[in-house]
Formats: sequence, structure tokens, C-alpha cells
Amino acid sequence: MKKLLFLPIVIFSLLISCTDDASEDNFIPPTEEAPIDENNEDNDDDDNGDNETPTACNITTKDGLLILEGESFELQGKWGVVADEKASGGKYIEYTGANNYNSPNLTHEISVKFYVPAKAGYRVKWFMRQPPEEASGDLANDVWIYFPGDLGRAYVNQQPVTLEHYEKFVSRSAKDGEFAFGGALDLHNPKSSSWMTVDFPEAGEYTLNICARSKHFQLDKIILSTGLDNDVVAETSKDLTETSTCD
Ligand SMILES: [Ca+2]
Repeated sequence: MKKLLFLPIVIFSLLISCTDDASEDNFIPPTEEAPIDENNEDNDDDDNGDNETPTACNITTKDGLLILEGESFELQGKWGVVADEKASGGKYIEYTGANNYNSPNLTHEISVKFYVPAKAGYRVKWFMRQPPEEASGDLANDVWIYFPGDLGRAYVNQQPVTLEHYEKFVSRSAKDGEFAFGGALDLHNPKSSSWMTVDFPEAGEYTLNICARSKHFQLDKIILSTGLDNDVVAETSKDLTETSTCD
């Protein structure tokens, strides 16, 4: 008789023990269906594998390269996507509005979010192209660029300068119809040309903003690199596209 009375307690103890092993935050009682609802946005932190659907994807770093395809930007104003087999990912973006040489016109401000896996400094480059009639010249070859949070850096007289607002970013492509690797800051106060870097203070999501400057400028992709020689980046990034991870 005493054993029979004790049995429910043993079963109850076993259930509690199973509960402890099952998971941490999002334990699902065994009597309920597993959550395979594709719209369940709250289910993005389980890593049990069987029934999860990716709920959020982030462009991120791989092998020292964080590549942002132009076509991943959230386009506004007179920016448009163009299909081209010469472009990375088969697409580039082109600005077809008026020139904004003196200051950014935020009607044409575009942005992209990405994930940096650790505190690091990155060099900023791109693959861009001028239309054939402007190739190698000084038209259709620049944008305004800014990393919110004042994370961008220039180097003037060997000293780092924090970039607190939009600055001009420029380079040129050849007449061969290829997208060209390059990109440098053209600062005006004081007048100076500089490579651009960006310091990410910790792992997390960040944003890059670009605002149109010159008409018919073509952007294939932005190349952020960390710990790599610039020549290596130029060579290895041409045939690579962006990397995403999904939760
Ligand atoms: Ca592209």
C-alpha cells in the first residue's frame, strides 16, 4: 500500500526532471504541438534544429570580408536596380536623378543593415562603374557616404579623423566595361584625400548610409575588409558576393 501511494510522486519527479532537461527559455509543454508556425517571430532563439524556420537573416563577415551588394540596399528616390551579367550577384544599382554636388539630398538616401561578429576596424572599398561615355573621367563617379554613430574614420596628416556627417566617396572605372575596385574619401575641410575605415566598437548590427551625388553613377557592391592587405581584398572580392547568416 505504501508503494502505491509513492508511485505518483515518482512519476511527478520524473516529469520535473524531463522539464529541466528540455530547454531553457522556450520550453513547450509535451502535450502541445511543436511550433512549426512559419509566422511565429518569437521562435527565433531555439536551436533544436527540427522545427525551426529562419526568421531573420543578416549580411555578415566571412574570411575578413563583409560584402554589401548594391541591390541589397533599401532604395529610395532615383536609385534603381539594373540586371547585368558583369555585376556581382547579376545586378547593380544606378542613380538617375540630378547631381547633388554641394550637399546630400536625402530624397535619394539609401541604407543597408549588416551584422559585425566582433569589435574590429574595417577598410571601406567598392566595385563601381561609370557609364561608357563617362568612363575614366570625373563624372558619374561618386556618392555621399556615412556610417551612423560616427563610426567612419579618415586620416589627415597621419591622424585619424572621426567622420561625423556625409562625406564624398569617389573613384573611377576604366573603359573596359568592368566594375572597378577602389574608393577613397575626398574631404573638403580641410582639403584632403584619404582612405576610409570604419571602427565597430562591438559585435552587433550596424547601418551604412549612401546618398546620391552624381547622375548615372553605378554601384555594384561595397567591400568592407578587416585584417587583409588591400591588394588581396581587390583580388579576392571581385568574384565573391555577400554572405548571410540566418537565426
Ligand atoms: Ca551587385
